[in-house]
Amino acid sequence: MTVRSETENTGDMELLNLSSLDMDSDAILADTIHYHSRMLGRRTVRRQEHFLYQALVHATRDRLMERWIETSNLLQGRHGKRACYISLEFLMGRLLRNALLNLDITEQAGEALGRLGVDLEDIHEQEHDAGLGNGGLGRLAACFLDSCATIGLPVIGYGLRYHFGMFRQRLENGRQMEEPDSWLREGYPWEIERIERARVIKFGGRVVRIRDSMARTHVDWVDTHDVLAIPYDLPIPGYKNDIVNTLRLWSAAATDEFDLEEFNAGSYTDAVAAKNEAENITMVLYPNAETDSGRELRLRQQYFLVSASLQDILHDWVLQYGPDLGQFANKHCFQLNDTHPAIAVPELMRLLMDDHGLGWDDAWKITTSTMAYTNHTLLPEALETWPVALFEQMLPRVLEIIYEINARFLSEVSLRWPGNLDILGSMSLIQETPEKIVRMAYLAIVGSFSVNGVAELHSRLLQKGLFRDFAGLWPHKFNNKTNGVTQRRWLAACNPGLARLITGRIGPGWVTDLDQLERLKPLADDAGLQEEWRAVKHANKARLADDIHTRTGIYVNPETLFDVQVKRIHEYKRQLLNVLHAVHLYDRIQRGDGDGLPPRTIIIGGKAAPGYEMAKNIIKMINNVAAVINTDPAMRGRLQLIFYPDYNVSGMELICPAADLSEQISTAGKEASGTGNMKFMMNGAVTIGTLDGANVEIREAVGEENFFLFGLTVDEIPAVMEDYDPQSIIDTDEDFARVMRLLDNGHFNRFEPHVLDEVLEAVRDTADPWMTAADFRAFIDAQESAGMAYQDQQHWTRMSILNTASSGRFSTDRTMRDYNRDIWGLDEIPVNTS
Ligand code: 62N
Repeated sequence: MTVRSETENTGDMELLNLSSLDMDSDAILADTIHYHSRMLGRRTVRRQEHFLYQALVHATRDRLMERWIETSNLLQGRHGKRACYISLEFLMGRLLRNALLNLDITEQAGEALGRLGVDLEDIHEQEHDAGLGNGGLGRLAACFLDSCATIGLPVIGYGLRYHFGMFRQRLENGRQMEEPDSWLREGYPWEIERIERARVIKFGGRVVRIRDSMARTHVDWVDTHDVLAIPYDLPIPGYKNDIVNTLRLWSAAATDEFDLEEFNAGSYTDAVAAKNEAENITMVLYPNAETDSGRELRLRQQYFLVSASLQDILHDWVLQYGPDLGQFANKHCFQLNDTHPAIAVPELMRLLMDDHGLGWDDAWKITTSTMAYTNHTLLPEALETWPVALFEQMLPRVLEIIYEINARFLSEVSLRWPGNLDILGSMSLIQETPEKIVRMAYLAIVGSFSVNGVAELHSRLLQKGLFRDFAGLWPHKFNNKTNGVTQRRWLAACNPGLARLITGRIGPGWVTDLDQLERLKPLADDAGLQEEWRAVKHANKARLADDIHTRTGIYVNPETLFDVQVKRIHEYKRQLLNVLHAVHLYDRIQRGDGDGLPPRTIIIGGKAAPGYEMAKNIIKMINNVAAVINTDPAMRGRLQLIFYPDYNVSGMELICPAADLSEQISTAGKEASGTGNMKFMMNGAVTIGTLDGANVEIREAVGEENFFLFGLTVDEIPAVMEDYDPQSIIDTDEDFARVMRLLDNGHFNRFEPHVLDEVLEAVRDTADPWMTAADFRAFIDAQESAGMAYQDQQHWTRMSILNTASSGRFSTDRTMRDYNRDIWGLDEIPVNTS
């Protein structure tokens, strides 16, 4: 290792020429043993051991570290533009398997452990999921980072290091119980604390204006309660390209100089105890439903993330380029993951004006040419708002700026629509309800140069519906970026059997160019491929069956059709419709009408927000129906229903390779995109679904003959809703009536009267926004077709192969190129493909 000259402006000495570490199994073994004994102080190794996992992570991390430093140096020297993906959630899951894959040392690591008599798979099991997200939105952010590193985009993720991530789900008598997720308890070997980059975040206090000797007014935000933001960096390796990007997660800590006054007044212990309040900010991830109501701590989290991240970027700017911010907007873009970080708009204004001395117009130009907003929901009730009063006391200076943004925006509106007071009221950033509230989505739209939805249908509906007036005012801002998933995690790593089979037929290019899967199309009827394809699926189903047995004690049969719905539990996603179908199959088999049906295992998994009663009732219903079905001798070998407990990222890595049928059955117009639908498709599941979210594009890509479509369309729904009468639908459908009779009669809640009442009432509600009854018949018929199709295994395998072969478009590599082309405009890092 040699010491090199000073860096450009900082005067720091730079240590360069890190000797690069060997990547062979000997070197990995030696380093793993080194960490195991020298750092962790262990004398012996066991097969299933956390310390060995930690030691292997350290050995792996060393190999990432040299590439990480190289990547930072490269970026620093290039003076190029960078994007920041700001998100309250990054649902990373486990990192080891992905790191080994991307470093191309999976085999070497396996061999190294093999020599210790240890199976690498057992070591993977030791890793705790980093569950810093709720569902699709958080996992999307994680897939984006993988793709950016792989295609060489200089993108940094900014998020929060929650002490407790997504809760663990346990079932007690079929009901969801939440337990804290202590993912940091045994230490988290992937993170690097960067205490030297800590920032101070201000809360509370008041705003004062000071005139200087030049008669200029300065705004000061004083008497604040300050909290320290400490960054922890995670490495984000690209696939075999020596690039390592960064995910920077902020953790809250008390400032050392906390509450000097109290300290001096003698209440030393009170002052020290105040530490707690500061550290609360990043204590826990909010396990939110699609709706949220004004929780103070949540707003604190949002501001804490945004202020720390923007300060971090501005600090680096000044270090590298000095105080002139003239070129700042040419070198930065901030992508806001939903409205959760929308407070970045007024916060960047504040930092530019109050800390960096810019005037309003210059600051506004920079803000509105660097901010871009992604929307993830069409549910109007899920649009985030915050009480003005809360802003007033927590972030008084930020509120002033929001008011000023609004005043200037509304004068633009009145120029466009002179004399139209209604539109002023409906577009205002402040909703003048008795309790005044800030509309965060509108703030995000006004402050951004780009507003995108996450699937074609979703983006279209946003412009026609929720954001119609804004789309009229600024059509150029609105665009679509259809979601994707990373095929490295969601095919190469989680389905090694299928990955090997595909690579054997078409070569390995698909791992970084998913469109190459198209080359499978001509082979869809190849008998040899078909046979191997089925064998891989069967092995994956056996693997999942083992996991289900471990989790539930129930044996499921890999020979049956695996019919899978895993996602957050929400009424709009209609797990209820799926259960109604399960009851229908149960009824058919009971009445002796089940002979044409393929044996089927229905698997449902997902978490309900702890405060979402209806979602929790649906979980209870699934489990009650399952208990009856799974113990009825008449169902044996014909039908099973499994509730998969504690569904998370690692669960999906076992589930999606094993699915035959993918349930994507939301009420049309409610699911923004969906991404589980893409993971299933990529792994050869056939979709049964509505024309909602990205299902529309999936069906277009695979062809209508390879997709089981059902249900009302977005355009049909309003007319049907006019005189919607679920009871008359039930009464005129013999199968539906029988299903409801079983449920009404307490067949599934024999000794628990009324536990299903709310759910059954919801089905019959003439105002049921999810229109479960309206789609019952169509769903049952589509399921019938799917079942029939499955009986012809050659035909089914052809559909399965064509689904994988058509999934190229749903890679986040494509999604990220779209963002970069239309929004970010970054230069790709030249990739080392040696
Ligand atoms: C999903 F504000 N959204 C979409 F705190 N939201 O439902 C899905 F209340 O259709 C998309 O495919 C996916 O985003 C990716 O675009 C989603 O996952 C949340 O997790 C969420 C979290 C917090 C809130 C609201 C929603 C909060």
